[in-house]
Amino acid sequence: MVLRRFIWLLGMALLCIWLGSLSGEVSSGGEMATVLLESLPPLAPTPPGWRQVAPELAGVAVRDILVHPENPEILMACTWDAGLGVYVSEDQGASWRQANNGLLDLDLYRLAQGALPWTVYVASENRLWRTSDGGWSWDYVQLGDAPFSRLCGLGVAPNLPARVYLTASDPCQAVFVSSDYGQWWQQWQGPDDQCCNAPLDSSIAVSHLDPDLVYLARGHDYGEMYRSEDAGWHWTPLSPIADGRGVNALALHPKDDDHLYAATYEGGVWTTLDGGVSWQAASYGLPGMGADTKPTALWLNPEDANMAYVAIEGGGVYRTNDGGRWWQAYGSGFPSSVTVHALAASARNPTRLWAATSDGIWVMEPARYWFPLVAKRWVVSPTATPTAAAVPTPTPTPQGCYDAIEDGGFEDPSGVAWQLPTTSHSAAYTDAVVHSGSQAVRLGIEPLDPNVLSHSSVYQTFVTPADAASVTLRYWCWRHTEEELTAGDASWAMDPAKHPAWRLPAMSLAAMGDDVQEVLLLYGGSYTLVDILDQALVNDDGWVEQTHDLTAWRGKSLVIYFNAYNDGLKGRTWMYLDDVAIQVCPAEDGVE
Ligand SMILES: [Ca+2]
Ligand SMILES: [Ca+2]
Repeated sequence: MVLRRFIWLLGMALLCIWLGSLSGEVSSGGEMATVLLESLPPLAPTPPGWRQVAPELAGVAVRDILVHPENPEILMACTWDAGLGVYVSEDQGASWRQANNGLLDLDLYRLAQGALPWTVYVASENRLWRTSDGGWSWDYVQLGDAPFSRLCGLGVAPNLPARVYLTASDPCQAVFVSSDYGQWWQQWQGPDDQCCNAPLDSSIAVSHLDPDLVYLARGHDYGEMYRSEDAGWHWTPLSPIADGRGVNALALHPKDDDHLYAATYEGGVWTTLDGGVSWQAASYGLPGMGADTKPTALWLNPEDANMAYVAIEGGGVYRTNDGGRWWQAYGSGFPSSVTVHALAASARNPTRLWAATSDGIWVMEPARYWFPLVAKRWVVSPTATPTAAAVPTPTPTPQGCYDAIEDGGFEDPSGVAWQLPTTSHSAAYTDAVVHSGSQAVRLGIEPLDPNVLSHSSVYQTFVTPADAASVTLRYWCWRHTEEELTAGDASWAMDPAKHPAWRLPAMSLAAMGDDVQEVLLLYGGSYTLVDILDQALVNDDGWVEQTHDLTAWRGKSLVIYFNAYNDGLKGRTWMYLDDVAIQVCPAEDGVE
């Protein structure tokens, strides 16, 4: 006892000495500060804990929260029963703005999002809304002519944000499916008796690989679960979990459509590896090993499906790193009286976990965020600017023009300059068809590959100076399609009269049944749509050079986004892309 106390005192004394020397060095100069930052010992003497953010939402029921699919600084949350609607943060939760323009329902239950361009859906008890500009404005999503009410479940295909699933209670068994961001809906007869007891208490999980593959589970103590492999047309019942537990949350493995996690009503966590034929309890480490525990929310890391979080009613939040074989409490200080309605994190920073709760928004951050005194001192250092490296600023050469795009020829084998998102048929580098050098990129589906519904995209963030004289996008593409083209097809998308979706934000896809080759301009950071630069369905005779004047958007951080969309029907559509350049010509004396 005495010895232990002595060691503790010795430790505290050393810590004080060390902190003292630290502050002394910091004040002596930025160069030294940078060196010290890198030589800091691992700092985790106390387990980090949960803290509440957004003080304006303390005491308010926040039913759902999500983190932007690309930018972990951007969050969106929806509130219920307080007349407050949606909140957005663009600074990792430090400040929040209300985002209700156009939104007529302010008591909201569920948010859903997919990949880029960033589009978010929010469901109230009876209506669905959509934003394509980061919450600055909302559109009402009309579900068709038939009357319906009481929405049950909402899901979006993670890699195909145009594909939306919605189930409703009245008419009972209604399943609505859209493939064009909710412009047009197919209504199917759903599985028997999948109506919900409470609004939005059903769970829908859509495959990351195949947007037609979807799971549906009822909430509360109703144990029915179903799987569809044809976008909701036919449903197969799954084996019940234990004695038929209802499900509070579902999560689907990003690379295995048969591997599912279910947070059950008063029955802990269960997993299946065979698409719901058999279930295994996965509750070791949870209170009571899962018996009578009520998990209320689940988040699965889309980059590492062994890592998941689950919230337990009255029992805090737990994490697994081994696919649910063992759970450990994640963070301390979460009040037992607070119910978690949803968990969210970014795959890019999966240890920072957000919780939408009955008492506002909470966050649990890893240990390195727990020394604000030290962290603030480093910011003072002129050589330590840890947050500024995300977007490389090109070095202007005053004498002439320069290229704001990195690796525009797709020649870098590491491919770090471009993002090629994983989808049901991802874009890929190719050496078979190139315009110059030894590589180009292929988007869409070539003739020998399976014809599946998919996006194939490649994109890069760039910035240009506000005083540039001109900004010009140039690229070479070779577009192909097996679709039968009519005379008007080559130009249909460019004609606003023929294309009702024209200029609607993120409505870049035609109605279901059309492939498209497109070039979009997105905002950097939010990845919402700035402009549709090109949208076509054509067969080129060979490599074609395209140019677009981007001068109107100089000074902004933007994303150039190339995409080939296949509807999975009739013919395939694909394109090759090479030698992308964004030529920036700086202002010069005497030159306009
Ligand atoms: Ca090339
Ligand atoms: Ca097609």
